[in-house]
Amino acid sequence: MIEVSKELLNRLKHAEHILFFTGAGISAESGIPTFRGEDGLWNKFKPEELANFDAFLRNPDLVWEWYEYRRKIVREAQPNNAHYAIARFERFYKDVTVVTQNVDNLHNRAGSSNVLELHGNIEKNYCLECGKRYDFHEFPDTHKVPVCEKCGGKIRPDVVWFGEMLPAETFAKAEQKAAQSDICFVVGTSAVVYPAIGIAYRAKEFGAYTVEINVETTQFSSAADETFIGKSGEILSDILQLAENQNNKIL
Ligand code: BJW
Ligand code: ZN
Repeated sequence: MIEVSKELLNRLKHAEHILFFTGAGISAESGIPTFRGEDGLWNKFKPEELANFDAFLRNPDLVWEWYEYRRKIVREAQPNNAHYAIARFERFYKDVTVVTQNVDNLHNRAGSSNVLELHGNIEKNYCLECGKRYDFHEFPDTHKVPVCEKCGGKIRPDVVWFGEMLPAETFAKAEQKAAQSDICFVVGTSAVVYPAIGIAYRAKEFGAYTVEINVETTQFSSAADETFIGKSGEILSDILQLAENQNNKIL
């Protein structure tokens, strides 16, 4: 069992609003590669060639194929202990929100009820021209970008690429939840991508106790009230156990 501060125990006992801000590292134990770092996706594929709109216009089939490859990994993966621990927090607190940068759908699959996806969802798609929405499952296994049945436009994944705006309503809701939160867990993110990471700083600014969980320190570590170095599946399982203990005391 990890050792935690008295302040965190106290917050776990009295908190009403809990925010989890998550990144690719939370899904690493499910076998989904992160973006940055030694085994990161971007050591093999350059973001500027794949994760932006110009790249899609230049070479839609290549970008589509990259997403197909990642969808396959995501669909074969299962949520891990970290996703399940977060979902179980709902048993103990009246308001648990997950703000995720991930597009892999694993928080939803683990049973979390309030998931705000800042960078979209890899299982969803829409037509560039008319906006018609498509599920991934509507396409046969294809290496070419599919076209819209309504207007013939190219279909793109519903994810947020560099230089694109985040979904405005979702981001506004995340900002509101950050400002309300009593504890904000910042899990498995390198904390370098804006404006998403601004949500964690906002939580801190509005008085949340910020707890970082990562296998290494990040740009957020100096701002965090407490940092746990280790795998999120293990650390969040321990913290869930502590939350459960604290909660029983007040019942
Ligand atoms: C574990 C673990 C385990 C491992 N347990 N931990 C200069 C300065 C500041 C900002 C900018 C700038 N130039 C441009 C910008 C803005 C830009 C930005 O932030 N760039 C920076 C990178 C420099 N942002 C944008 O463009 C955003 N839009 C925007 O700003 O709009 C306004 C605007 C409009 C028009 C013009 C200009 C501005 C959009 C950002 C979209 C990001 N999209 C991606 C791809 C999504 C689709 C897809 O999946 O393909 O989102 S990029 C990628 O990074 C993905 C992620 O969600 C995001 C964050 O990555 P994350 O989750 O932190 O993963 P990693 O891999 O970086 O880190 C993993 C961590 O896990 C590591 O720390 C490990 O240690 C840890 N870990 N195993 C716990 N078991
Ligand atoms: Zn269309």
